[in-house]
Amino acid sequence: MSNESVALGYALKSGFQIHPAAMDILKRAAPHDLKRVVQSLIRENAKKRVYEISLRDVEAALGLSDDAPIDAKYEVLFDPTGRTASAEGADGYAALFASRFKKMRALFAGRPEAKSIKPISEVVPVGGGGAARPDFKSFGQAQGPGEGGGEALVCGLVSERALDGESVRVVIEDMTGQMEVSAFDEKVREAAAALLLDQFVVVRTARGRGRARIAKEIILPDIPDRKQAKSETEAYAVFVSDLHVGSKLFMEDEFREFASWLGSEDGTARKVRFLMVGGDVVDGVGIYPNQEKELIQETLEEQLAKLDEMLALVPDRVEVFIITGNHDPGRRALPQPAIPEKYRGPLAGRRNVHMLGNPALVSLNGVKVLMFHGQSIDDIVKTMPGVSYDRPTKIMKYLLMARHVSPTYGAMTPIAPESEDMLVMEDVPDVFQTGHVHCMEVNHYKNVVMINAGTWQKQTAFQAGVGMTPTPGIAIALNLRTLESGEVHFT
Ligand code: D5M
Ligand code: FE
Ligand code: ZN
Repeated sequence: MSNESVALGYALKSGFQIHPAAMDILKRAAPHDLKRVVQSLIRENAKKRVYEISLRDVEAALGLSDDAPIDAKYEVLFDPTGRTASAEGADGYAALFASRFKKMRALFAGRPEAKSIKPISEVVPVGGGGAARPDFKSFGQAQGPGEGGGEALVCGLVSERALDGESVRVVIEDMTGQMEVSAFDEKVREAAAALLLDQFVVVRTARGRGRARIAKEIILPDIPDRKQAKSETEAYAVFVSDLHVGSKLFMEDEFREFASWLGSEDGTARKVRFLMVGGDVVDGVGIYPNQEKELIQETLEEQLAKLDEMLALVPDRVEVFIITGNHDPGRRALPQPAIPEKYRGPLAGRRNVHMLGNPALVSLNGVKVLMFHGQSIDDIVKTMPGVSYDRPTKIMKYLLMARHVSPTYGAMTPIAPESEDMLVMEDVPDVFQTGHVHCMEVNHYKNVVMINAGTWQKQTAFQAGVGMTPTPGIAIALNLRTLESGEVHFT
């Protein structure tokens, strides 16, 4: 049989097409290469849901195209590890919010509206709006008598939000006082209903009847329209999350497949230089009641050793960045430091493994990747209308607009009362990665690639009970030169 009919035979059987230019090369290939190359390309491309064999595939697999050199430059731009020093109690909380307010106000400074923002005490008649929250008092100074009328722009953190029949009532506070506003217009009402407690917001207000003020517009800090940074060479970053090593439901076989793909001759895999792991790398111990029944490795030491065994399969040319999740050892409250050294075991010795805190900002060939485990998604799913676990990027988009990864203090997500709010998105990322909800989704917002990297753990009993359907065993490969992404399936 001719090379051509052999190749076509394989392709046809698997529902694949072979590009004519690829076929020209295959025709001349040695017969033993032919079988190996075609079969492996069918296998690798099927993982990417690509049912064609291209010229580039064949050239790469036969080693004909000398791979162009690929940069693998990285820099950790922000890591909370070693910077956490939370003050306890009310003082810390006051300082946290003061820091948040200051950072957010500075972020807003470039906007055209910024100049017209007034302190709340100048707008609300003295005594009319109530005192500033006690934690702000020491920072604010009351400003003369209230002007009371007309339109005014104010800014502050949301301290109350209630759906009141026809309107949404919101209370915001700055350093000088607090103001209650009601939203009636449909668009403004919707924006008000989506607000998260403690998030920073700018409100255009007008005087209503009596002392009440009406919200005319709700403005979020948002991210500016801008060009994405891109890598000059075609390096790939691969995104995964929520391995849950130690759990009986960790998909070890699939993860091994994934690691061997990274080391394979596949045209994409060969260009991978970075592996970004979004937290919950181990299942942990004592994270939820009766967890021991669902563990294979019952101690953190064994779990980290197993994780090391898995990461040892990742080629050395790949730099691995791991942030902390809520199942990982160390502090639970955000911002989380990196997994403490005493737990790292053999992983501590891996040159290419970088343990970072949560959230962290890393530059990969100049492309800024904000890594955040995603704990706050749980809180937001509960309070924001129209969102769900299987569409996490909708929430990620809102977090980008709020310029904060976890605004609400005192909800399910624990937040440490740090004197600096390290959860503010001061830099605009090019890529925003989360995990935690175990549902993979990729989307774009204003030139930011949003990636929820899913999981490598099968559905847990808890998730089945609440109707959460995870999408395990998928890696997201992002071309850092074009910022185009693709899924690679291992199930
Ligand atoms: O969380 C995976 C997802 O499941 C995340 O959305 C939280 C949710 N989850 C898991 N366990 C619980 C309990 N016990 N209560 C409420 N929500 C839960 P992971 O961080 O991987 O456990
Ligand atoms: Fe998880
Ligand atoms: Zn988690």
